[in-house]
Amino acid sequence: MIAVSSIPEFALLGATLANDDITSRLSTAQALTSSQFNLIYNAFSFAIAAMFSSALFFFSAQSQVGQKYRLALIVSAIVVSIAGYHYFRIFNSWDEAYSLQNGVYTLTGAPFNDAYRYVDWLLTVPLLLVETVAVLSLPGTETKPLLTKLVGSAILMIATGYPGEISHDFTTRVVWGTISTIPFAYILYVLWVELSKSLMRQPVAVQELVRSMRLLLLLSWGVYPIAYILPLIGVTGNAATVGVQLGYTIADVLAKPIFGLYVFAIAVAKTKFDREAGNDNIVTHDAPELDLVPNPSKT
Ligand code: RET
Repeated sequence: MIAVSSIPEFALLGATLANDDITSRLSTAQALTSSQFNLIYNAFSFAIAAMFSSALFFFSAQSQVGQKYRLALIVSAIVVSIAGYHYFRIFNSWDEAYSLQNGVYTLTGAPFNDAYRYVDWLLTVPLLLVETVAVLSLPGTETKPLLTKLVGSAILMIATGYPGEISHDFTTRVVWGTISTIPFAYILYVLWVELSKSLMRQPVAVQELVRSMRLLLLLSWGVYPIAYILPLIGVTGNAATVGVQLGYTIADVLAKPIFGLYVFAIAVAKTKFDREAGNDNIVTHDAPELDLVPNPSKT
């Protein structure tokens, strides 16, 4: 049998259920050391650079992929543009929330705004799902119901995660986090099944990329609940603030620009395959005349 004393969270949960005010309040940062403040400051700055540079890349790489994969690339570029803007706001909010006094960063009273992150997810997660489904170019009839299920669940996941995120109360964070995990698990399950099913329809050269994309999706999405849970499993004070922000930032860079690169690589590989198989309707900058000459097969 496991000794209860070896699991401090149990004690904390017990105290919370007993309505112990002091133990049920999650400890949040009052002051940060300069290395803690700078770690997050630099992580946000890095995220801004990663988002905007990848936006430029995805917008300018349109000509390298076939017509039917362009939507995936455009959506990818929009996702990282939205995220770049939000990271800019998050960065400023962080900067305004702390000021350097006697060698430590103390709270100025201006609250660090977590809503930017959640608004960002509310916009970008549905778009990421569109991007994923678009690059697979599933049969038309399958796309709409699949996206409806995924987007609906994503909105539910984010909306129910927010009350827990901004609460300083242990139980509130646990309850909303648990509710949010239900649509989260459902999305990952559906995506895993759909990506696995679509593997069989992909050319061999694309299969390996889809497999890696599936893994990246699972790993990057998995970081969010882990970061969320840190204050619940004994990480307190400064470490909790730093851990949550660092976790979300790493996950966002993996889930948006890096994931977008996979989408781009898949689009390029599928374009090449379509071209070789002669079933492409590719319009590239190398062949602008294709755009101008009427194509009888399209009428
Ligand atoms: C929350 C609350 C706690 C429980 C779970 C969460 C999951 C969040 C996820 C966010 C994904 C965001 C992405 C953004 C990219 O643009 C809300 C932290 C499960 C999975 C992919």
